[in-house]
Amino acid sequence: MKNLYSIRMRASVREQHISGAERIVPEDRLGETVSALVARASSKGCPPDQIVITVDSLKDIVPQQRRALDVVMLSVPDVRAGRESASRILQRLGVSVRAIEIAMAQLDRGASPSGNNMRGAMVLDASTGERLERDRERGVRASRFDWSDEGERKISRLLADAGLTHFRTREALALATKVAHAPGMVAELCWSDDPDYTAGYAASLAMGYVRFPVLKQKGNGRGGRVFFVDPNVFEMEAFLAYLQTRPVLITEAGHCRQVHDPEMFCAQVNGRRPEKIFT
Ligand code: WAQ
Ligand code: MG
Repeated sequence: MKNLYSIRMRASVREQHISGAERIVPEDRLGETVSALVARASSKGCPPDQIVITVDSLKDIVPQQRRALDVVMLSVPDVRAGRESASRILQRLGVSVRAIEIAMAQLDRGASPSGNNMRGAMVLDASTGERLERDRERGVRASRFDWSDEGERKISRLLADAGLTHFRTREALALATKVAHAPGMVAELCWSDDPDYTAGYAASLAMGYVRFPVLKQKGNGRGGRVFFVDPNVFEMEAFLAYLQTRPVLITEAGHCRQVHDPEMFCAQVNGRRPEKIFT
């Protein structure tokens, strides 16, 4: 295997996070990948004040290989229906109504103490909704994950067949796959902070990547991620060590299906006992 590098990009305007990305590439693709990330950071409408690119050799750490979560596309007509379905799914996974309400309210208001979007994710106790991350401005960032070339080819074809061609979907699916395997993880909830991008998802090992075309109104620039964790087994050090340092390559696509009736999907979910439920 060639020498592999982790590349992280984050860009800001007036200390506000505007763009970020994670890649794992061999040495001979460092240059082109860094250029592509700079181009991406600069394409956000306003020129960034700062672009930080960090390149770390993975040395002899062999990436874990994972198959992507299955993708379930739920048709929902509006934000309200989307959030209701997302909430039902999270509840089935063992997240309390209180934790879900706190999470959604925080994402709506801007989850950092200053009321802005965070650079990383909130970490919430899935039972009480208590926020566990130490730095609420930054949150917790998952790093060191990417598609393998073969994995990327497969998932791009599969998602394109389903009408999903935006790079965001592919990137979010890779992130959600790594995150779903974190020790103590129950489920993730996400919607974009991009004002024009209304889609979001609820992801978990037990149910896959459940995608909603609308989880917020168009024009709303607030968004982010919430990692709900099981308080009975959660341990911050192990969680961070996995998310920040364990390299993961997604080498296989999962299944991808469209579900037109969210009620039916929720009913099926109700009939299936998730493996990781806790009390
Ligand atoms: N680790 C943890 N949190 C992150 C990370 C990361 N590596 N990257 C971004 N976030 C958080 C951060 O708070 C961002 O403000 C927020 O997530 C949103 O990031 O079509 O576009 O890059 O199926 O805007 C989801 C739907 C899109 C995709 C998500 O995220 C689809 C999206 P964005
Ligand atoms: Mg964004």
